[in-house]
Amino acid sequence: MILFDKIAPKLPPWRERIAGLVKECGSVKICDVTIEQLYGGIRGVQIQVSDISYVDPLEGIRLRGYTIPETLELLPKLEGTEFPLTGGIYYLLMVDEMPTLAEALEVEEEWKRRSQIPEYVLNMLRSMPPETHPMTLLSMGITALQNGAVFPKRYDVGMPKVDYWEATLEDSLNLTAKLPALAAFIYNQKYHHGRYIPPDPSLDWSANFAHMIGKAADTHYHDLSRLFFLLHSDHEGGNVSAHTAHLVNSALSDIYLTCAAAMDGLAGPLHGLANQECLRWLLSVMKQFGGLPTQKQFESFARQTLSEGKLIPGYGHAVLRTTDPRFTAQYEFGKKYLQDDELFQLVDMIYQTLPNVLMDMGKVKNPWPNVDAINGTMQYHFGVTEFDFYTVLFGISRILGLTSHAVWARGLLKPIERPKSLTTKMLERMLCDADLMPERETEPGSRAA
Ligand code: CMX
Repeated sequence: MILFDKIAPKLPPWRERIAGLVKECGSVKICDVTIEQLYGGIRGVQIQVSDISYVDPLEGIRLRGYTIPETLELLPKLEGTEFPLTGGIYYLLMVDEMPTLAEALEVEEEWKRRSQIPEYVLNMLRSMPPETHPMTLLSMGITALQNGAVFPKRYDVGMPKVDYWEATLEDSLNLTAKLPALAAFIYNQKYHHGRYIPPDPSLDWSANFAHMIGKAADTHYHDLSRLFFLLHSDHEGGNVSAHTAHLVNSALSDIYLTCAAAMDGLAGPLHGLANQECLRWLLSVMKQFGGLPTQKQFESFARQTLSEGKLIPGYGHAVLRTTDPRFTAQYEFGKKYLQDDELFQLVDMIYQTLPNVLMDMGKVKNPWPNVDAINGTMQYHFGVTEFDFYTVLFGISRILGLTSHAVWARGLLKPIERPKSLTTKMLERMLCDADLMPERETEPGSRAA
């Protein structure tokens, strides 16, 4: 298969490059960590290397060095479609080369061959209570697929370390091939009385997902799916799901266990659930004004919201200092096809109004929209109105990036991740010894080391 053939010759020179770097400059410090960072979610501390993607504060995400506009322009597309094939973005993330149409289609064909989900997995999901969150079902489905994992079987019979990446790629292809059908099954099971729409072998990965959730005829939604899955495929290594995947896979847990753990992190309201919060908020604004507010009404509503110390979802970012290009790409799609949609008009008006209001507050570091300011609106327009499903869409897309990171981490023979922790008492002792704080007479938790 093309991904194996393309990745294999790239690994030895990369291994050599990294070994040389570590040998020659291994003791060079690249950053310091403050006590505030230790207690503050290790925010901003450069603790890992990701050669697959990088979030630039001013340009947004670069996937294998390409900005979002560049990937949208350069990745191959099927004739008559607006956005690239998902097989192409997977090829780019995995191989680090811009694929031709034939190469992207080879990945798509490989996925079709591996897409069958075993019946026991579907039966297990069918047996779950109807109120189960779709992210729980996604995580369970992925974990149940682990039964077919290749990595542990080869590991048990003494697979050499240099072959770990091949078994990881085998599992990655098997898992990613099944994701559209798994997500569609969860959607149909949860919201459409368990209806079954079989895959259409003539369709690509993204369009097939759209087809299997009942959007066979809506080619604009097919294209939105291609766009959405590309935009969410990776966001460097430090976010909760990426970091989780990196950590779990470093223990040589296979790709199914790795991705299920990452999905569990993505399911948190501070990470992947933000998109549903944003849509809920937009709908509440519409409800409050009985429709689209005027710009003036919205501005005073926003000022009031902020003065009450409330957050406005979809705006701000921990790293970005500009409009998220993933917002822009969907915004441009919306300008073309959603002009008459009131919710999209609200998104547009907020974009024209809110950044100035946030700037006036003086404390928000990034007053511009992030991708969540628009994600839900696009899905809602096309009739995918079940908010709690949106994180599943995000999840199946992000697994494309997570599996690419894992294949390369194993290919580059990265070791198990094991940072060190300290106790508060140790920190205080260090600070006292350095005369940076006075000796404490009593402290809570005095039995700690
Ligand atoms: N509305 C109101 N206040 C905001 C704000 C917003 N959208 N964004 C930031 N602020 C406030 C922060 O709460 C913080 O206030 P305090 O100093 O009183 O605690 C202050 O501005 C400074 O925050 P910051 O340094 O600009 O932002 P952070 O890096 O701390 O947080 C983020 C980033 C995304 C969590 C934050 O902007 C936020 O909560 N936004 C709204 C929720 C949202 O859109 N989440 C999706 C994030 C998408 C992603 O991460 O990919």
